[in-house]
Amino acid sequence: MDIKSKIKEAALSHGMDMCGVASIDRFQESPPGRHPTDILPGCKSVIVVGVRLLDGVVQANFRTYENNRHDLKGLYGTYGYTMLPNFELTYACYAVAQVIERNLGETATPLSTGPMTNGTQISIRHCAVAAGLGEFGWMSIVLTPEFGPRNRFGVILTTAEIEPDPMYGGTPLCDPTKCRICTDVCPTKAIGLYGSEDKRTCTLGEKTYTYGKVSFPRCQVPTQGMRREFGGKEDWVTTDDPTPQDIAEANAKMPISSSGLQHGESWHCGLCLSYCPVGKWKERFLDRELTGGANVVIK
Ligand code: B12
Repeated sequence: MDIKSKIKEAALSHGMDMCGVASIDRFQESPPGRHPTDILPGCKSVIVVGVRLLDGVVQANFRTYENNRHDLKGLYGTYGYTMLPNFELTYACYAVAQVIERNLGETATPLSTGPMTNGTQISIRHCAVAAGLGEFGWMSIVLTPEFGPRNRFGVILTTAEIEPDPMYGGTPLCDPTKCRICTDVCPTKAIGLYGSEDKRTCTLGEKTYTYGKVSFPRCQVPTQGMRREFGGKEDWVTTDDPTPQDIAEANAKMPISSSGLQHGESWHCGLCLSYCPVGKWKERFLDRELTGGANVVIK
């Protein structure tokens, strides 16, 4: 078996649904400190593994917001966010790095995959697009043809030169001229509106992408449950347009969470991810009567 097949087999046997490889030349526009060679000198390939979220876990978000069942939100936290996906991704990244070092004698560095796995080294979204797994959705995270945004990814850097996968070149997955569900369902209007100046453009390899600019502080308020209406215990943030300072002050006041492994909860929202129609959303959720649709929650 060739090395690429061994890498993919290691990823899939550790619970992953997808795996892609990007060559280092696709990262020329990386900002300072975020280029793969800033983390692994001599890095030649960037491998990305991905796991889809279970439909049964995404539907817990519909119950939370459509049936006021905030007690079910922890299911998304456990199986869709903090615990299982991140731990599985961590194991898969480690397994892929082991395959490379054992078989090739090249260096392989598995990166952090999210909460509880030691910080942010690189933009995983950019790596996933560069590795051909999908495209940026307007909401800024990566859509895959089969699962839309309902995926989480992990990254392995290596000095090995591995045949790259082509970047996604199929029908565009997101059409923000026709669909504005992600911006409409966002409860704090954190995602820039299509047509406004709140957007980002970036180039990966030969391709240039544009997507909505996400206000991190606005996104953090519902995601981290910083208000009662988003599952929080208090209204820790009261302004509708918080600054990073407001978020830092709220974080300093919030007690350590006792309802999960994470000290600070960061899995309370997920509305943009849940209602995005890309990735057979209609067949998976609407046709099965698991949701009444985005209009139920748009305020
Ligand atoms: C911090 C963080 C958050 C914060 C901040 C919001 C945000 N949008 O990132 C909070 C907690 C609010 C959050 C929310 C969510 N997150 Co989050 N988050 C992260 C995390 C850990 C780090 C992001 C970061 O700071 N990156 C580093 C900086 C440098 O990158 P950046 O800001 O994206 O990049 C900018 C520039 O530096 C430049 N750039 C950076 N690198 C490169 C490289 C090249 C080549 C180029 C050209 C440019 C470039 O482009 C950007 C624009 O200027 C990533 C994991 C990761 N390591 O990437 C997950 C991640 C982005 N999150 C993820 C998810 C799923 C979510 C939520 C859906 C969770 C939820 N609530 O259910 C929401 C989605 C919100 C949204 N619409 O964006 C997933 C996305 C998966 C996917 N399908 O793409 C990731 C990738 C985690 C994972 N392991 O899969 N998140």
